[in-house]
Amino acid sequence: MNFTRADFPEGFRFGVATSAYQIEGHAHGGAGPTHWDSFAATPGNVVRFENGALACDHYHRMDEDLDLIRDLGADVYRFSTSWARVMPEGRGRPNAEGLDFYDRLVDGLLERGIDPAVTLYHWEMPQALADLGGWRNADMPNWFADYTEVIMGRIGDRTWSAAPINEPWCVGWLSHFEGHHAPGLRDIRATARAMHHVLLSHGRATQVMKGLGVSNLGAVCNFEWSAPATDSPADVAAARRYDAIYNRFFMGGLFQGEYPADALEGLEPHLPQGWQDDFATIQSPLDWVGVNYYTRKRVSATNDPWPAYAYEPAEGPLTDMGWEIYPQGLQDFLTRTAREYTGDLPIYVTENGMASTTDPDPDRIAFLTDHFNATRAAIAEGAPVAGYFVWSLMDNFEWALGYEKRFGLVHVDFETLARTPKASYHALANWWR
Ligand code: IFM
Repeated sequence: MNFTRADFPEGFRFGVATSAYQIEGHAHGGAGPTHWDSFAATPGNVVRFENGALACDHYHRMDEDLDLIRDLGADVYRFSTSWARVMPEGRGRPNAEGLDFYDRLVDGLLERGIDPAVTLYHWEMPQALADLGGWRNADMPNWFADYTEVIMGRIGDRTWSAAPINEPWCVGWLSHFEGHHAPGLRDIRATARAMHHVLLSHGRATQVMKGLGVSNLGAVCNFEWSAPATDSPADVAAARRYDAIYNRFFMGGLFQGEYPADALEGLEPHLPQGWQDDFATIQSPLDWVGVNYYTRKRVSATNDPWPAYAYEPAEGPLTDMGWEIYPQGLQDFLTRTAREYTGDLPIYVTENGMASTTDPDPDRIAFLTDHFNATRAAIAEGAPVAGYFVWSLMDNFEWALGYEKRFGLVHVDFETLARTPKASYHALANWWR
C-alpha cells in the first residue's frame, strides 16, 4: 500500500470498526436476551446455527484488542454499545456491569490515544422489546431515547463522536421485508413502520444527546450502488426503485425532510399515521454523516407487486460474500452525498472492507487500496471526506452467515480465540503509525 498520511487532507482520521454483538460475547456480563439470540436459535436462519454468545470474547479480552488498535496506529475506534447489555429488559433497571464495561472501554481507548466513536444500536434489540413488536411499535423512539440517556449519561462526556443507529436499511428493509436478519419478518407494513420509527428514534436520540451536551453527533447509513441489468426502461425504473428504498429513503428523511416518491409508492399506505409531522425531529441537525459502502447490485424488473425488482447475479471480481468489488460506487456515493444532501458537512467512510479467508491477504490489501483511491478521487472532486474506518478490526460473527465470512484485519481462531494480525493489518500500520 503506497500511501502516506500526506496523501489525505490534514486531520483526516483513520480507524477501524466493530459492533457489540459481533465481537463481545453476549452470554457474559449480565446482558439480557436479544432478538438475534432467538433468530439464531431458529434453525435455518444462521449458518451452522452459530450465534454471538461467545463471538470473539472481546468482553474478556478487551485490553488485548485495544492494544491491537493502538499498535495499528488507528486514530479512531468505531464500536457499538449493546442495549441489552446496558438495560437487559430494554427498559427500567440498568445493568451496572454493562455500564462499567463501556466505561472501561472508553477509558482504555483514551489512555491509548484513540478517539472513541460510539454507535448506540447495531442490531441486537433487547428481546423484551422485540416481544412488544420492536421497531414496529410506535413507543420505540421513547424507549430508545431512555436508553440513550442511560448509556450516554455514563460515557457521553468522553466520546469523540456518537451516532444512534447503524445502517437503517438493514434494520428496516433487510430485517422486516427480506427477512434475512432478526426479527426475520417478511411484511410490508412492519417494514414501513420500522423504516420510519428507526429514523424517528435517531432524531429523538440526537435530541437527548444534545441535551446531555454530547458533542459530534452523526448518522451512519449504508449505501449500495444500483445498476439496471439492461438499458430497458423497465430495468432502469426498477434500479431507481431499489436506489429509492436502499439509499434515498433514509438520506431524504434525515437531510431533506421527505421520502422519495418512488419509495412512498409502495410504503405510504403502511406508514404510521401522522408520519409527515415527524421530520422536524428526524432532521435534528447533525455534525457529520457516515457512509458504509461495500458493493453494487444489478437489478431487473419483475411483474410482481411493488417493488417489482429482482437481484441479478453479481458479475466481475467478487468478495467471499459474493459481492461485486466496485470502488467507483464509493467515489460516486461520497460525491452524491455532498452534492444532493449534506453540502459541507464532514463525511466519514464509517465502514468499508471485504470478506476473504485468504491469509496472508493481498486481496484485502488490493481492495482497501482501490477504495482509498476512490476516496481520494471523491475528495479531489470536492467531497468533504474527513475519515475512513475499515470494517473490521478482527474476524467476527457475520450475522446470518456466522463465523465463516472473515472481514478482519486480525485473524481470530474461533477454537482458541487467538488473535493474529494479517498482512493487511501490517500494511496499514506501515503508514498509519
Ligand atoms: O458485518 C456487517 C456490519 O455489522 C454492518 N455492515 C456490514 C458488515 C459486513 O456485512
